[in-house]
Amino acid sequence: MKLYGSTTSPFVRRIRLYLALNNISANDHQFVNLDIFSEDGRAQLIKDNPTLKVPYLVDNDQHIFDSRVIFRYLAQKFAQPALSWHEENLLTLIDAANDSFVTLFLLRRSGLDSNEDVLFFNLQNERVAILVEQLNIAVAKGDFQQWHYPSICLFCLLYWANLRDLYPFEKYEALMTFIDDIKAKPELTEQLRATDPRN
Ligand SMILES: N[C@@H](CCC(=O)N[C@@H](CS)C(=O)NCC(=O)O)C(=O)O
Repeated sequence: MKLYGSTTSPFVRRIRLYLALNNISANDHQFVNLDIFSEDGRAQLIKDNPTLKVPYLVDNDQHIFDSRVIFRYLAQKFAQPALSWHEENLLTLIDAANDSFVTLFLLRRSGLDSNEDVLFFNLQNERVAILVEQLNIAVAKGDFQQWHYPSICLFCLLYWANLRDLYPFEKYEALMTFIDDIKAKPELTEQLRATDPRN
């Protein structure tokens, strides 16, 4: 089984941490680190995955695109329970925030100022503001107490967006405590280090 992605992508990191949660070590799968903006990485991406996004998974002849579908594929392979509808909704909130944060990041990398009063920028900024607020409420309510796939996804999003300085997360107490609690878990130290986007 080969997982293609980049070390910086929060969508890729969630799958790497989900593999670790299921005790799938580096001996049992290969992580292929693609620089999707380099000539070689782009050529590989175009050959393998027409969405031109990472992550994607190759298991024998089976190609699986999109982290959400990769998660379902792996959960089935490891005989893990499916997400509840509530967890699916939490994941949708996280994915929508993650997509808009990636968009804001790519706008910045493109030299555009997403604080300008432009419809497309306003839509992304409005979405992330509402979703961060909602996710903070969900954490405070106890929806992310367990280290399960939605928690993994939330952690990867917050850690990456914070690192990239994409949002003032300091104002959201429950989210900050959530990140600190996870970082303080000794059983997660090694996998968090191994998948840190700064590597
Ligand atoms: N819905 C996709 C989103 C993946 C995604 O947006 N990946 C980013 C990296 S963080 C990417 O490949 N972006 C390339 C692009 O937008 O051109 C998933 O869950 O896998």
